[in-house]
Amino acid sequence: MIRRIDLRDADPASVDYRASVPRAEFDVEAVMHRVQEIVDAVRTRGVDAIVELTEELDGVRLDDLRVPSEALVRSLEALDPGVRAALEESVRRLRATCEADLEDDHSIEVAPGAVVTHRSVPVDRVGLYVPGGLAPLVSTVVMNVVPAQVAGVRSIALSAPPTRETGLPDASILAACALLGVDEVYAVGGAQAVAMFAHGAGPCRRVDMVIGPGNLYVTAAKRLLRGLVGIDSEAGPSEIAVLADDSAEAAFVAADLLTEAEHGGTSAALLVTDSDVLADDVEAELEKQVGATRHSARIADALGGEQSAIVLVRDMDQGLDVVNAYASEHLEIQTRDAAALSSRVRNAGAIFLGSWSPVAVGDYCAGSNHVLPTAGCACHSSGLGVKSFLKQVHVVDYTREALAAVADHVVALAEAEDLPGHGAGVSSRFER
Ligand code: HSO
Repeated sequence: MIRRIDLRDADPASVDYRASVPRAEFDVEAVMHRVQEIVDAVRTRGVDAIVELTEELDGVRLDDLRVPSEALVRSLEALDPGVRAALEESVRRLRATCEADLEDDHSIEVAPGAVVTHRSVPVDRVGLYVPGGLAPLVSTVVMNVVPAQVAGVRSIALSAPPTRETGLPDASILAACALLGVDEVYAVGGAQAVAMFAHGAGPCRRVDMVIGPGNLYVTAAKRLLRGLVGIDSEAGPSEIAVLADDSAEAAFVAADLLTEAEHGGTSAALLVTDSDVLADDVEAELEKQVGATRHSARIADALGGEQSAIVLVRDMDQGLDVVNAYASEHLEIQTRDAAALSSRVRNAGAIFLGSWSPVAVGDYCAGSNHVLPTAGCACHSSGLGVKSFLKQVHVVDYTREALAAVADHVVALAEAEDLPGHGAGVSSRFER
């Protein structure tokens, strides 16, 4: 069901841990040609192209791209009360952590009379894409909208593919929009939605930033349009790594590997352990739990894929080297000294400590964000948060004396670059 990789004899001087556990293929370039056609069609023919593409790809003939506000209100009214309560708690917890992330503007006097102020300015308008795919990701609405709202983004548009039954996006997604006060919602899916956001089409004004997960086509469109608009990140298949010793509960570890494997056959589940006994017990638990779950076929695909493994290590020091090299989207540490080990983790999208902080609570209700760097990008990027929507603007305010004091340095550097006009931009002020 899941392969084993034994790294206990690996030579630390030569081993490449990242290469030891390859990711599943997610070949964005392979669909780029088709996505370029879709983006060009939306750019040049706007709504007409979107209507045609939606009919072809989603099997729905749209009269209007925009979802009427009554449909949003109705969906919220019809929402299961348990789901509504869960969404509200998810919003409350995430909002609390996002608000703590807001920073006041601050000024620094770098020399007498020479003041630089750091100002944070929110992006004006954001387009959020929520995929249909295997599951309607209602929690993804919360995870993207809340930090944008807390950051002060003034205008948020959301798009999700229409379902054949209603011609509208999934009702739970519409309900979450109504709950969060997002009333600009479109029934457009895939690359055409990203192109609609980036170029503007019909009722949808162009946005400044496109966010949200999606399949290869959505990711390719984001890659193509990056620059014209900002993007959050390129979301690859979900992944979890669990660093565990013999104190871990095998049933819990297996349940958490299964959690992220449920996203689909290319998801990655990795157990990194120094315990043969735990490895055997987790494997037995996986056999048991996978058979008993609703989506056992795709979970078995994910666990049986090249990207998933039980990795055996000599000790926790080597385990840390492996998880730092892998840079997992989610990292759980189920060991005796989880907090101490976690302080030595440098690369992970989010870290979940001990037996009682499973990845699933992070996916929905922990107060952390579930939009996290995949594909090893945790070695250079962070998950989505308030700061993703804030631009830093430096405001420079010098007095005459402060400028005079630094003038020679400016002229010297300008001369070194053979840009005398730059030097004159300072020196000429004192020659009058
Ligand atoms: N685990 C996903 C987020 C999600 N999980 C949405 C459930 N719903 C991010 O990798």
